[in-house]
Amino acid sequence: MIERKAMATAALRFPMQTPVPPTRQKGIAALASSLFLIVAAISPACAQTADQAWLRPSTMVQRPTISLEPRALGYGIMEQTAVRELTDGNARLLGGSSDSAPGGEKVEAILGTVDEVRRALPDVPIPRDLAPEGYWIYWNGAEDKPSLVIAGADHAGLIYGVFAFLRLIATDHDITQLDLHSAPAFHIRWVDQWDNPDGTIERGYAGRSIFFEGGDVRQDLAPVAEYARLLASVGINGCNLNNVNASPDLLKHDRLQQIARIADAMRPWGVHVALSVAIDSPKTVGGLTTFDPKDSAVKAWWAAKAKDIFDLVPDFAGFTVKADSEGQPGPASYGRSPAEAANTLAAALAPHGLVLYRSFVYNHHLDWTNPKADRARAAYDIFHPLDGQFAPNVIIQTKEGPIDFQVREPVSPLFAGLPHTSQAMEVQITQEYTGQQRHLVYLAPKWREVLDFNFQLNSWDTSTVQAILSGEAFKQPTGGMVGVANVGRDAWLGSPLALANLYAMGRLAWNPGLDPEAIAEEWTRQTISNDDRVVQIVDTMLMDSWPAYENYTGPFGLQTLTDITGSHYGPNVESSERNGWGQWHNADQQGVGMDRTHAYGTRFVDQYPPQVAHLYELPVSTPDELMLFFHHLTWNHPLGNGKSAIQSIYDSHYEGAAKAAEFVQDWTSLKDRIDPKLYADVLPRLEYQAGHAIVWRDAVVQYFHKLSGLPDEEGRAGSYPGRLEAESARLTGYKVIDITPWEDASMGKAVSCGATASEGAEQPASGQALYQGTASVVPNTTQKDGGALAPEGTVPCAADFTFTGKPGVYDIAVQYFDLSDGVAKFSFRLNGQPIAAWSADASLPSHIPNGDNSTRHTIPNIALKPGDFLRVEGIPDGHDRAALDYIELTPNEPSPAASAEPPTPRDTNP
Ligand code: GCW
Repeated sequence: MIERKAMATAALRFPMQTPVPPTRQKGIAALASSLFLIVAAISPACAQTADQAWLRPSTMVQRPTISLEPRALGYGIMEQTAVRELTDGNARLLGGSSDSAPGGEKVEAILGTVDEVRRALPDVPIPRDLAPEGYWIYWNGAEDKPSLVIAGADHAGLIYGVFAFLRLIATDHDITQLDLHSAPAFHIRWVDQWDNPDGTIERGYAGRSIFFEGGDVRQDLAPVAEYARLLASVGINGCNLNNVNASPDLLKHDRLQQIARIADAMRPWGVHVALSVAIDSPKTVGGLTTFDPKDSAVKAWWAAKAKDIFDLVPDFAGFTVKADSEGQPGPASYGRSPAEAANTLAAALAPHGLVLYRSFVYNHHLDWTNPKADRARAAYDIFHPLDGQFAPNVIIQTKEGPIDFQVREPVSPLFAGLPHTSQAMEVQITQEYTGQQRHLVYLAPKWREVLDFNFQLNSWDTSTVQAILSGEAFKQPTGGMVGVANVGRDAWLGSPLALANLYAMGRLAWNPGLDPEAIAEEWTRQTISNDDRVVQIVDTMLMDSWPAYENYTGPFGLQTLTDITGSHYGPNVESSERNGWGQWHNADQQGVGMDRTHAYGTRFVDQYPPQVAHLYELPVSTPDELMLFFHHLTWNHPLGNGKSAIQSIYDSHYEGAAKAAEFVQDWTSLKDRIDPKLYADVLPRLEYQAGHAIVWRDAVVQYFHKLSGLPDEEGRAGSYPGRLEAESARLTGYKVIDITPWEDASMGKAVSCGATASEGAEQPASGQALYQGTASVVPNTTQKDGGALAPEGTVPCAADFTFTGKPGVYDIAVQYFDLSDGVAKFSFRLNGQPIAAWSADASLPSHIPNGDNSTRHTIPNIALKPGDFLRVEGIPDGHDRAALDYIELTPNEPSPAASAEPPTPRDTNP
């Protein structure tokens, strides 16, 4: 073990203590105020601002308005920020103006560090034990002349205190009785951005980078300052700016000068910047012949580079490192260990900078024929033996589970396997494997479960993941939580409800004991409405969303059954099998699941402390949600729920999809209670999700139904009442194609208008061509839902069906494949009359028709009688061949209005 002496604990507590020189402070203060002016001057309609998230005006606050007159006791940039945020927030939330104080009085708000407050107000009962970055909010309640005191343990704490106070107002709390103090549990509370210098973002689902474009830092950094405001408002203190698959270019001196502008823009809110670095930079940027971390020239290069950075960004937070992983360069090239690489960087950054070295290191060329090979083992196998060898300013950053941000995984055993190392947990705010922001999936309940996971070490109290990350469990100087955010220029996360995840990550990193439902409530009250009914419905949707997504994409520890070698979005059950990436579920005709037991399997369970290993060793003590992660079971083996494995899989997929459909009804019930723009923005997203959940449900169910050969006790698998398959229709112009993977289309087949080879083999239509007329020439008509029918003279492809069901009113769903390389057009005719038309203009992954882009258009309330002719017409465009899977007729029954009682208001969450 190396000697842990050089680094003072204080420096590690909050690594960025280097004072900014006064001359630079002035410039930065000027920049900060000009940023405020810029931000204020640009109207929200054309700018990306924090009020598109939760820092928005509240129209529903019940409390009487008061007028706060903020006064800072000190002069630092961050104290000025605190004053401005309080002034603006007061106006934003309370319409605060000089005449609106109760009794006509103005209330002074005194802001400062605890030392400043103690000196200025010796009589206030300031807490003695305020931890770094903590705050104290105190209503100094003399009736005749009340005042508000917000004190920070330091400048950052003051900002957090101001935002906490504003949160209390926005969530409708009484602020006139406050005596509240709070400090963060974790020192490291960072977001990572996977932005590339060219402006793209790896696994970003919200447009281009707010930081970079064309290889440079963008000129307009107003959105960056707004991002810093959002981050600080939930206590986040660091932002790693660039992709962990790091472009070496950002370490060049001229780019570092540009990075300094970003640091200047974020500094007023106490957000410190960090950079991802490629371990071969000494060679690629520095021109050395080696990047061996033990080489003295390499060490000197890193030291000089760190000095260059600190000269430009004195409060630089540090480096994030992905090495020897997924093709990234690493110390293995020289036979060196991750500890040797990390320590070289750590020495260069000491005493103020940190190295967040990722344990996401694994062999992606695993031998899938070897039943003992297991990717889940990799991080522990590589890093546990190195425990104690890392320099004090190295933090090992570990993904929450041993695989890769799947919808469900066990907690990474490595957290318990590094008792002599500071650690951070990496979670994903950007929804790579959880619906890519097109699906509502609120992840706080998942993160909280991980934070609460107890490794059952010597002391129960300090054996949780959160106790490890805070440093308490193993008496480590630092640690924390990092959220891969990947915000972009499209309203931060692209989808309004997805922002609850960014909010929640910050709140949990501050206080991992917070209840995810209470966080959801806080977020909803600030973002959508303080109306109790709205809060109750939105929170229920949020809380139900992760279990629903798990149910329709990867229940019982199967992990997301997605296209693992491609988009990471739609279903593709087999894509994870028989390749070196190692996310196998091992399904065959007999059963399903990875055997990771000691007795028969890969022995991954042995990486946990004995009590936990013992739990996972046997199916009987393994929780259902992880059953197939740890055990290979025959299809008829009962789970803890009493049902067989196969029946459990069928049921969970139907339950999940039904829940997704409920979200649409829930949201519809809010129509008259929330901002119409937000309502209209979110509704089609939820409708899309409900449709895509059916794609998922059907893909997974029909795949396992075929593989196992076992019936669904409920009779649903393989039977779709009301569904009319396109391949069985009377086709004009359309050709039958196989969809790959087969499970992504109903019964494996679809029809395509002029199929191309990449779409699959053309086949003769199986349906009898009863309707033999030549294709109709459609007039150029535009329907009320906006899509255009065929331009004059165009001959569309058509699929014709004859209705033979009961007369009644139906919703008609048309399931088709919407490829992004072209905008195909569809129309629907009933007995020759056009009743709907739409364009396939969504932006969905994949260039061939499959479960990534299978989507639906629903035509509600159509009266049908036997003998009616139904026709779908499709006009291809570019590579989008207007491919069609089926139509489905569902009797339209009015949905019961949601009727739950409003919730009881909750207590304050510091
Ligand atoms: O999940 C995988 C992602 C990669 C990512 C990698 C990582 C940045 O698909 O896009 O690369 O994880 O976390 O390093």
